[in-house]
Amino acid sequence: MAERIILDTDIGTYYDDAFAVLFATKCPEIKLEGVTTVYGDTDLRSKIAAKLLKVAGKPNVPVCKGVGVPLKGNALMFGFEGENILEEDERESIKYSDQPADDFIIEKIMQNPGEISVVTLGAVSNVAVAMVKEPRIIENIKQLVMMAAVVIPVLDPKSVMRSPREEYNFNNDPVAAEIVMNSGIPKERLVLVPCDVTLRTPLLDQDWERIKKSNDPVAKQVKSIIDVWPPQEFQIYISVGIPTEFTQVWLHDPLALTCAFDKRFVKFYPMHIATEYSVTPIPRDMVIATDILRTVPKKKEPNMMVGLQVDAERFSNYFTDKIIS
Ligand SMILES: [Ca+2]
Repeated sequence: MAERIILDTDIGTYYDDAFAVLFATKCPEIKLEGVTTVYGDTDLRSKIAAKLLKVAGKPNVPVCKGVGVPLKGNALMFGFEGENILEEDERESIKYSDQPADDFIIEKIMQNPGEISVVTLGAVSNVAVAMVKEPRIIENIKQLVMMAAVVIPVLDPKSVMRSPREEYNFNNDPVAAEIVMNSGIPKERLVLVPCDVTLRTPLLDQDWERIKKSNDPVAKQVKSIIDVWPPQEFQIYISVGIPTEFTQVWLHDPLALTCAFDKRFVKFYPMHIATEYSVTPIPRDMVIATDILRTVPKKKEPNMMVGLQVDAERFSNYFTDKIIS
C-alpha cells in the first residue's frame, strides 16, 4: 500500500525541496496527502509548490501555507525564490488551500490515526505548532522523518570540514526543533536524515545527462531549476560563509523523502541525540555565538533513528529513473 505522506517544506530557496515535490509526484509508492510550507514567505512558497504540482499533473494535491515567522528569530529570504518556476503573473494568480498548515497536519493525522507520515524538509515550526495545539498527534503520527541536523561533521577529501557544525533547518527555528525532538515520539517513529548522509549524496554527472536528454515535463522542470541555480547558490554560500569550491547538486530532500517509504538507501542506527547550546566561534564574523543549536550524540538510551551511511550512487540512479519515468 502506498505510504501516505505530508511533505512539509521551505521550498524555493534551495533547489532540492522542489526536486522532492516533483520526485514525490513520480513515485507510485507515495500517496501525497498534501504539501505544507514553512519559514519566511510561506505565501510565495505555497505558490511555488502549487505550480510544481500543476506541472507534474497533480493539481489536486492540497498545498497549505504554514508558519512563516520562527518561534524564535526571524526568517531570511534571498529574493530569487520561484525563479524559473513561477511566471510573473503567477506570483499573484496561483491559488492554494485556505487551511493553515498546522490545522491540516492535525486534521489528517487525527482522522487517520497511525497512517500518516510527515516528512519535514525545512524548519520544523509547523510540526511544533501542531504538537502544541494538539498533543495527541504525537501518538497518532505514523512517523516523522526530518531532513535536519548534523551528527558528525562531514569532511572533504582534503579533510576540510564542508558541513557546518550548526545545521540550517533546525537553526532556522531552534525552539521548534527542541519541541519536536523532546516531544516523546517513540524512537522507532522519529527518523533523522542528517547532513551526514545527504552531503554525501550528489546527483551524479551521468544521471544529470539522462535528465537533460529527457522530454518528460517533470525532467524539464528539474533542468530549468538547475539552469538558474549556480549564481543563487553562490549568493547563499557567501552570505553564510561556506566555501564555494566543492559544491555539487546535493539530493538532501529527495533522499529524506525516500527514507519515509524505502529504507534501502540509508542505514539507520538507534541513537540518543541531544539538543544543546554551546559556545561557538564563528571566524567569518569574528564573534563567539551562544545561540546556535547543536545536535550532539550521547551515550544514553536511544531517542531516534539516525541515518549515518548511504548508498549514494544507487540513490542518484533511483532518483533519476523516477524523474524521467
Ligand atoms: Ca529544504
